[in-house]
Amino acid sequence: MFRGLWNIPLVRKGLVLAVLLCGALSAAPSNAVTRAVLGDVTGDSRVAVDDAVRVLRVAVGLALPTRNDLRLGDVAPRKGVGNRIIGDGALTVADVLAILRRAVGLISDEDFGANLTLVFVEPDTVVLGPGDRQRFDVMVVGPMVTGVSWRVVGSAGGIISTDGVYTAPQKIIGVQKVIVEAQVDASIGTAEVVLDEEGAPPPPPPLG
Ligand SMILES: [Ca+2]
Repeated sequence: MFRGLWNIPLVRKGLVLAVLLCGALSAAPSNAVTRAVLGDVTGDSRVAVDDAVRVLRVAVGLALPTRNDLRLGDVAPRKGVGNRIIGDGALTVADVLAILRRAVGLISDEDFGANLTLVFVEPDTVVLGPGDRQRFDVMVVGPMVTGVSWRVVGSAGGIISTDGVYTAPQKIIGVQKVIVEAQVDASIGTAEVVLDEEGAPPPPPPLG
Protein backbone atom coordinates (compact mmCIF):
# COMPACT_ATOMS: atom_id res chain seq x y z
CA MET A 1 0.00 0.00 0.00
CA PHE A 2 2.75 2.47 0.96
CA ARG A 3 4.74 1.57 -2.13
CA GLY A 4 1.61 2.43 -4.19
CA LEU A 5 1.28 5.74 -2.37
CA TRP A 6 4.89 6.53 -3.23
CA ASN A 7 4.27 6.14 -6.92
CA ILE A 8 1.40 8.61 -7.28
CA PRO A 9 2.11 12.28 -8.04
CA LEU A 10 3.10 14.53 -5.13
CA VAL A 11 -0.06 16.68 -5.14
CA ARG A 12 -2.30 13.66 -5.01
CA LYS A 13 -0.13 12.16 -2.27
CA GLY A 14 -0.73 15.31 -0.23
CA LEU A 15 -4.47 14.95 -0.77
CA VAL A 16 -4.42 11.33 0.36
CA LEU A 17 -2.49 12.28 3.50
CA ALA A 18 -4.91 15.15 4.21
CA VAL A 19 -7.90 12.81 3.92
CA LEU A 20 -6.23 10.25 6.19
CA LEU A 21 -5.45 12.99 8.75
CA CYS A 22 -9.02 14.36 8.68
CA GLY A 23 -10.35 10.86 9.23
CA ALA A 24 -8.08 10.39 12.25
CA LEU A 25 -9.10 13.78 13.72
CA SER A 26 -12.83 13.34 13.26
CA ALA A 27 -12.67 9.88 14.81
CA ALA A 28 -11.23 11.31 18.04
CA PRO A 29 -13.79 12.22 20.73
CA SER A 30 -14.24 15.97 20.93
CA ASN A 31 -14.27 16.17 24.72
CA ALA A 32 -11.09 15.70 26.70
CA VAL A 33 -10.80 13.10 29.43
CA THR A 34 -7.85 13.95 31.64
CA ARG A 35 -6.52 11.30 33.99
CA ALA A 36 -5.02 12.17 37.37
CA VAL A 37 -3.65 10.39 40.42
CA LEU A 38 -5.01 10.99 43.92
CA GLY A 39 -2.37 12.79 45.98
CA ASP A 40 -0.36 13.86 42.91
CA VAL A 41 -0.80 17.63 43.07
CA THR A 42 2.39 18.30 41.07
CA GLY A 43 1.09 16.38 38.05
CA ASP A 44 3.94 13.95 37.40
CA SER A 45 1.69 10.86 37.78
CA ARG A 46 3.27 9.67 41.04
CA VAL A 47 2.79 10.49 44.70
CA ALA A 48 6.05 11.70 46.16
CA VAL A 49 7.46 13.92 48.87
CA ASP A 50 7.16 17.00 46.65
CA ASP A 51 3.37 16.53 46.66
CA ALA A 52 3.37 16.52 50.48
CA VAL A 53 5.54 19.66 50.48
CA ARG A 54 3.16 21.43 48.10
CA VAL A 55 0.12 20.58 50.26
CA LEU A 56 2.04 21.60 53.38
CA ARG A 57 2.72 25.03 51.86
CA VAL A 58 -1.02 25.44 51.26
CA ALA A 59 -1.93 24.04 54.69
CA VAL A 60 0.27 26.59 56.50
CA GLY A 61 -0.81 29.49 54.29
CA LEU A 62 2.38 29.89 52.24
CA ALA A 63 0.57 29.16 48.96
CA LEU A 64 -2.96 29.56 47.67
CA PRO A 65 -4.51 26.25 46.61
CA THR A 66 -5.24 25.70 42.94
CA ARG A 67 -8.33 23.79 41.91
CA ASN A 68 -6.13 20.74 41.31
CA ASP A 69 -4.57 21.05 44.77
CA LEU A 70 -8.07 20.84 46.27
CA ARG A 71 -9.18 17.98 44.02
CA LEU A 72 -6.08 15.81 44.33
CA GLY A 73 -4.54 16.84 47.65
CA ASP A 74 -7.62 16.59 49.87
CA VAL A 75 -7.11 12.94 50.84
CA ALA A 76 -8.03 13.14 54.53
CA PRO A 77 -10.22 12.14 56.17
CA ARG A 78 -10.33 8.91 54.15
CA LYS A 79 -14.10 8.66 54.49
CA GLY A 80 -15.34 11.94 53.11
CA VAL A 81 -17.26 14.56 55.01
CA GLY A 82 -20.79 15.44 53.83
CA ASN A 83 -21.36 14.23 50.27
CA ARG A 84 -17.64 13.89 49.51
CA ILE A 85 -16.27 10.46 48.71
CA ILE A 86 -12.99 11.46 50.33
CA GLY A 87 -11.64 14.52 52.15
CA ASP A 88 -13.29 17.49 53.82
CA GLY A 89 -12.76 20.30 51.31
CA ALA A 90 -9.72 21.65 53.17
CA LEU A 91 -5.98 21.04 52.92
CA THR A 92 -4.55 20.45 56.38
CA VAL A 93 -1.66 18.69 58.07
CA ALA A 94 -3.76 15.49 58.00
CA ASP A 95 -3.62 15.59 54.17
CA VAL A 96 0.13 16.26 54.27
CA LEU A 97 0.73 13.25 56.53
CA ALA A 98 -1.43 10.91 54.42
CA ILE A 99 0.38 11.95 51.21
CA LEU A 100 3.75 11.57 52.93
CA ARG A 101 2.81 8.08 54.15
CA ARG A 102 1.72 7.21 50.62
CA ALA A 103 4.96 8.60 49.16
CA VAL A 104 7.08 6.34 51.36
CA GLY A 105 4.85 3.29 50.90
CA LEU A 106 3.39 3.11 54.41
CA ILE A 107 -0.24 3.14 53.30
CA SER A 108 -2.16 0.75 51.03
CA ASP A 109 -4.23 1.66 47.96
CA GLU A 110 -7.36 0.90 49.94
CA ASP A 111 -6.43 2.98 52.98
CA PHE A 112 -5.21 5.89 50.87
CA GLY A 113 -8.24 5.87 48.56
CA ALA A 114 -6.29 5.09 45.38
CA ASN A 115 -8.96 2.54 44.42
CA LEU A 116 -11.67 5.24 44.39
CA THR A 117 -12.88 6.78 41.14
CA LEU A 118 -13.47 10.52 41.35
CA VAL A 119 -15.00 12.48 38.47
CA PHE A 120 -14.67 16.25 38.00
CA VAL A 121 -16.45 18.20 35.26
CA GLU A 122 -14.86 21.24 33.68
CA PRO A 123 -16.12 23.97 33.67
CA ASP A 124 -17.99 23.27 36.91
CA THR A 125 -20.36 26.18 36.43
CA VAL A 126 -21.47 28.16 33.39
CA VAL A 127 -24.18 30.63 32.33
CA LEU A 128 -25.88 30.02 28.97
CA GLY A 129 -28.59 31.72 26.92
CA PRO A 130 -31.23 30.13 24.65
CA GLY A 131 -29.70 27.62 22.23
CA ASP A 132 -26.14 28.23 23.48
CA ARG A 133 -23.70 25.34 23.41
CA GLN A 134 -21.03 24.38 25.93
CA ARG A 135 -18.45 21.62 25.73
CA PHE A 136 -17.67 19.89 29.01
CA ASP A 137 -14.48 18.02 29.78
CA VAL A 138 -13.79 15.59 32.60
CA MET A 139 -10.94 14.78 34.92
CA VAL A 140 -11.00 11.19 36.17
CA VAL A 141 -8.98 10.31 39.27
CA GLY A 142 -8.38 6.64 40.00
CA PRO A 143 -9.54 3.52 38.15
CA MET A 144 -11.66 3.94 35.00
CA VAL A 145 -13.29 0.84 33.49
CA THR A 146 -16.08 2.32 31.37
CA GLY A 147 -16.13 5.49 29.29
CA VAL A 148 -17.92 8.67 30.26
CA SER A 149 -21.70 8.86 29.96
CA TRP A 150 -23.49 12.21 30.11
CA ARG A 151 -26.90 13.22 31.40
CA VAL A 152 -28.87 16.41 32.03
CA VAL A 153 -30.80 16.59 35.29
CA GLY A 154 -33.48 19.23 35.81
CA SER A 155 -36.85 20.19 34.37
CA ALA A 156 -35.42 23.08 32.29
CA GLY A 157 -33.81 20.44 30.07
CA GLY A 158 -31.50 20.99 27.16
CA ILE A 159 -29.63 18.10 25.60
CA ILE A 160 -26.14 16.73 25.95
CA SER A 161 -24.34 14.70 23.29
CA THR A 162 -22.44 11.49 23.97
CA ASP A 163 -19.22 13.48 23.80
CA GLY A 164 -20.24 16.07 26.39
CA VAL A 165 -21.53 19.01 24.32
CA TYR A 166 -24.56 20.57 26.00
CA THR A 167 -27.11 22.59 24.04
CA ALA A 168 -29.41 24.87 26.02
CA PRO A 169 -33.16 24.84 25.24
CA GLN A 170 -34.37 27.44 22.71
CA LYS A 171 -36.94 28.70 25.19
CA ILE A 172 -35.86 29.75 28.68
CA ILE A 173 -38.22 31.47 31.09
CA GLY A 174 -36.35 33.77 33.46
CA VAL A 175 -33.39 32.08 35.12
CA GLN A 176 -33.33 28.32 35.60
CA LYS A 177 -30.72 25.76 36.57
CA VAL A 178 -29.86 22.28 35.35
CA ILE A 179 -27.12 19.91 36.40
CA VAL A 180 -24.89 18.18 33.87
CA GLU A 181 -23.71 14.80 35.11
CA ALA A 182 -20.73 12.81 33.87
CA GLN A 183 -20.72 9.18 35.01
CA VAL A 184 -17.66 6.94 35.01
CA ASP A 185 -18.32 3.48 36.44
CA ALA A 186 -20.33 4.11 39.63
CA SER A 187 -18.97 7.63 40.16
CA ILE A 188 -20.58 10.88 39.08
CA GLY A 189 -19.18 14.36 38.62
CA THR A 190 -21.41 17.38 38.12
CA ALA A 191 -21.47 20.87 36.68
CA GLU A 192 -24.11 23.53 37.22
CA VAL A 193 -25.61 25.24 34.19
CA VAL A 194 -27.47 28.50 34.81
CA LEU A 195 -29.92 29.14 31.98
CA ASP A 196 -30.72 32.81 31.50
CA GLU A 197 -33.25 34.04 28.93
CA GLU A 198 -31.14 37.21 28.60
CA GLY A 199 -28.17 35.14 27.54
CA ALA A 200 -24.75 34.78 29.09
CA PRO A 201 -23.31 37.93 30.68
CA PRO A 202 -20.75 39.80 28.56
CA PRO A 203 -17.11 39.01 29.35
CA PRO A 204 -15.54 41.38 31.90
CA PRO A 205 -13.74 44.40 30.41
CA PRO A 206 -9.97 44.01 30.08
CA LEU A 207 -7.98 45.15 33.10
CA GLY A 208 -6.08 48.44 33.00
CA1 LIG B 1 -8.51 17.37 53.89
